[in-house]
Amino acid sequence: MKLYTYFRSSAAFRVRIALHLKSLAYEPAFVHLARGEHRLPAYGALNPQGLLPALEDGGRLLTQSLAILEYLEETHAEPPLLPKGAHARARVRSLALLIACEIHPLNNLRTLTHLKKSLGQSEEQVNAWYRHWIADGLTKLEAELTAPATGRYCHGDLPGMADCCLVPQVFNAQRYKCDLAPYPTVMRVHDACMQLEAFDRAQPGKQPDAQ
Ligand SMILES: N[C@@H](CCC(=O)N[C@@H](CS)C(=O)NCC(=O)O)C(=O)O
Repeated sequence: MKLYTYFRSSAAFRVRIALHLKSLAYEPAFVHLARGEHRLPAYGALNPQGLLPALEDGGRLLTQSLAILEYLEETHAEPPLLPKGAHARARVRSLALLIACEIHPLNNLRTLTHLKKSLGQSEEQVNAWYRHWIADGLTKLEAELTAPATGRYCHGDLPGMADCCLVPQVFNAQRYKCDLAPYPTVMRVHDACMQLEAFDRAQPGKQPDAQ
């Protein structure tokens, strides 16, 4: 498998975690987001969505991190990223989507660039925007994780799809110096995940393209 990745891409970070959890080897292909390499024609020809990550397997390209996680789950069942039971699986997918759809798109590179360059917002205003959506999303995630009480991870005592999303989102929040004190359960789950090798190996600072 070949993973198109960038060390700071939190969506790529989700997939790196899942690959490590399932002990799947991959070859990284680095696409430098900050230099705009994802907008170059060569990458656009490969992935018309022009986003990271993308995963090549068996000569086919997969895009969208959650679709990739579902693919890995279907093709390599063990260890599972989803629990048993339709209700529990829906809950884990809901937690993952809360992060991937309700927080991340509001704070990704092209959103922030548009605020800054097209709408003339200052660095300070953009940072306030970023922190606003982190606070909004993490407040909801904290509530979800406490009622009913979660286990060691987002759902029970095995790390799964929601944890693959939670940890990169917390990394982003820390990078933007968001106050994380109001989210003790989110942070407890994050800390539990980071004790696992799969999460530790996948973190931005440990990637070969880290700067
Ligand atoms: N929903 C997509 C989001 C992908 C995405 O926005 N990736 C970011 C990096 S984390 C990206 O490529 N951003 C480029 C840009 O915003 O210009 C997924 O889960 O894969």
